[in-house]
Amino acid sequence: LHSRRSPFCTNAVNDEEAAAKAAAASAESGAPTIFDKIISKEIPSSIVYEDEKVLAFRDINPQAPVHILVIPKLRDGLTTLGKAEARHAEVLGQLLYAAKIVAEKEGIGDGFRVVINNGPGACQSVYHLHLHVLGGRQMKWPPG
Ligand code: TR5
Repeated sequence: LHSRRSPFCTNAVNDEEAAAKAAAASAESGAPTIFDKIISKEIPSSIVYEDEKVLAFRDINPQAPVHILVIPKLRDGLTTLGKAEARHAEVLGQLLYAAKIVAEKEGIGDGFRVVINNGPGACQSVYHLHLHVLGGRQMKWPPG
């Protein structure tokens, strides 16, 4: 792996093809991700909301004044939204509801964006489903 950055995915540290392959491999293998260590609190994070099923913490590389990740504590096969099955419907709803609670808590209830990057083609870099909650500035459209 060399260090040329993907022209599209500024979150990818390797070249596009390598990043996509590594991402796909980890998604297929169900390998643990950095988020497991955040959930177990082995790695510290800035937690803004937590309940039995959901954890929300500040993104380490914020793309807006408020940038929070909302994740299920139990990944249960949800490496990507694309892996969702009917049995995941409840936790998917809980994640979206937690995103709203987080936005209100952060004072951005009037203007925030919720993003899910699905797969290498959408620059997903961590294969544990997560919602990005972004706000605190004027969000532009289209997002790119
Ligand atoms: O690219 P996708 O949509 O998969 O989003 C993954 C997000 O995880 C990115 O916005 C990263 O900035 C974020 N990220 C990555 C790490 C990390 C983090 N947020 C908080 N804390 C983190 N730690 C401790 N380590 C990371 N590798």
